[in-house]
This record gives sequence, structure tokens and C-alpha cells, in this order.
Amino acid sequence: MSDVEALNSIIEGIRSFDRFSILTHVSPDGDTLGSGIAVQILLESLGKKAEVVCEEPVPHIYGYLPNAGRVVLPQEAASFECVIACDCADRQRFKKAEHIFENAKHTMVIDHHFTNKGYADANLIRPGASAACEVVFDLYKAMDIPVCPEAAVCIYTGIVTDTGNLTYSNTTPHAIRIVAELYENGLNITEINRNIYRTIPYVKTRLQGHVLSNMKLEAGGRIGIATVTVGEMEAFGATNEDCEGIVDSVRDVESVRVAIFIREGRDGTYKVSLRSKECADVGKIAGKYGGGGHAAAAGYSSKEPLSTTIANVLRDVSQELENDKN
Ligand SMILES: [Mn+2]
Repeated sequence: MSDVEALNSIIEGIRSFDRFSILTHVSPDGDTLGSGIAVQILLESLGKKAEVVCEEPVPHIYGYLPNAGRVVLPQEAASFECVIACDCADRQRFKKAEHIFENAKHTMVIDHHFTNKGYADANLIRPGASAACEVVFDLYKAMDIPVCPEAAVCIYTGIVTDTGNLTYSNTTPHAIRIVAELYENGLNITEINRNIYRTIPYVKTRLQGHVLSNMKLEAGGRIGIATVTVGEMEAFGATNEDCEGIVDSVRDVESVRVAIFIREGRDGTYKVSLRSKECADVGKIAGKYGGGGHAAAAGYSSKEPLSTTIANVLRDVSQELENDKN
């Protein structure tokens, strides 16, 4: 199916149904929430009923998003006749809302992950887009629906969080043009930037200082690794959300080519996050352990003890760095 046909199949689905469940992914980020809520706003502007579902509460930093307070957990959610999954590369991404997807008469996907094989009845997947929000913006345009100020906040949030403020290699000229248009129409980018990046809870800064001061370098400095246990998080009064961004700080160390961050989960498993400076494919490593992501950013869960988890990931990352000497 061509891209135009895919776009038309989404528009037809939106026109045909009245009640929609919008699914977002686990570990919600700015793009899944931004695209999901922007689609909700679009549907409501057409007089339709739409509920955004996420299996975790909206992270504190995204509390400023319009309708953030209306996002519901799967167990509180209704099962509506039509489902739209936003920014979800596969069905594992909304595991706890699977029943909503199963029960729907019609399912649709709006996404930008190249790994998305198109698991719904209608699939609008643009691997070239920087963010699902970029695709949602195009949907507004294709349907001739004005992007209201609330939708602009959502679309901008998804684009800047998925592109590192329009600097990562996935940034498209189209994304920059969208941001220019939203800004021209009055979007307050300063305020959103403050909300996302300049409003850090005190405990988060303290936890990150602690974790980063204990980071280690391996492979002659080419690998950086940091870990945090549940006990350490409790000692700081911190939550999982307070660990966001640690792996990026490890990556940003000058000599580091691949960054590893391992967080102990409350279920005793370890969440491994990987970042690569375009020299090793960390998506391949995550895939080996049943995780996901892409070449530059990926993650997986490990049920092994911490020491084994560390030994395994160091071995795999070292091998990937060997394979790619750039
Ligand atoms: Mn995304």
C-alpha cells in the first residue's frame, strides 16, 4: 500500500467511527503522548469521543500537555470500537491495553518506526519522519483541520523530544518547517522548553549526581556504564522517572562511544538502556535480549543478576565496537 493510500485509509477510519481508544506506549515519552493527545484533539474537533490510554501515569514532566489529566490507565479505560495506536512499533508496546486492541472492530496505527510491520487494519507508518507527531501534523493538514494551540503544544513536544531539540540525525527539514509554522502561529516554545528541560525535581538532580559520580569507563574509555539499585533510589526518595536522561549524560562523556545504564526494577529485573554515538548498533544487542529500539538508542530487560547482566552487556557492546572500528 502506498503512503497516500495509507493516509486515506486512516482518514476513512476516522470518518467512519464515532468512538476511539488511542493507545500509547509503555515508558511514555513526549512523542507517544504528544501524538496520542493531538489525535484525541483532532477527533474531538470532529465531535467524536476519544480516550487516550497509557499503561503508566503521565510522567511529571509531561503534566503540562493539554488533556494530560484525562489520560487513563488500561484498567480504567473503555473498549471503544476503533483503536488508534500512536508511536507504537509493535503490540508489545501496549501489552496491558492489548484487550482494547483485541476488542476493537477496527484498528489503526500512526507511527514512524521502521521496524513497524503494520499490525493493524490501517497503518500509516513513515520511517522517514522524525516523530509520530510529524505524521499527525500531516494528518491535520490532509484533513484540513486547523492545528489549534493545544494541538500545537502536543505536536511540538513530540518533535523536539524525539529529535533532541531538532539536533539528532533523525531530524528532517519537514520537522523544522512544522516547528517554524507552529511558532509563527504563536506557540510558546520558551515555556515548553522550560517545562521539559528546566523544571527538574531536586531529588532527581541529587540522584543523578550520585549515579554519575559512580559511573565507570571500560574498553579504554569507549564504553561508559552506570547503574542504580532500588535501594539507592529509595535512599534519595527518587522514582524511575528520576533516572530519565542518565544514559544520555553517560553518552555525552568525551571518550564514550557506547553508553550503558542499568536500573534495577521493583520486580527484581534489570532495565538496560543503551546509547551509541553512531559507531555500534545497540538496537541489535537489545534485540538479542527481546528488547527494542534502533541503532543509536535501544533497551531491554534482563532477569539475570546484576553482575551477569553487566558482564553480558559489556561483552556484547565490546563485540559491536570491534565489528565497527569507525
Ligand atoms: Mn516517536
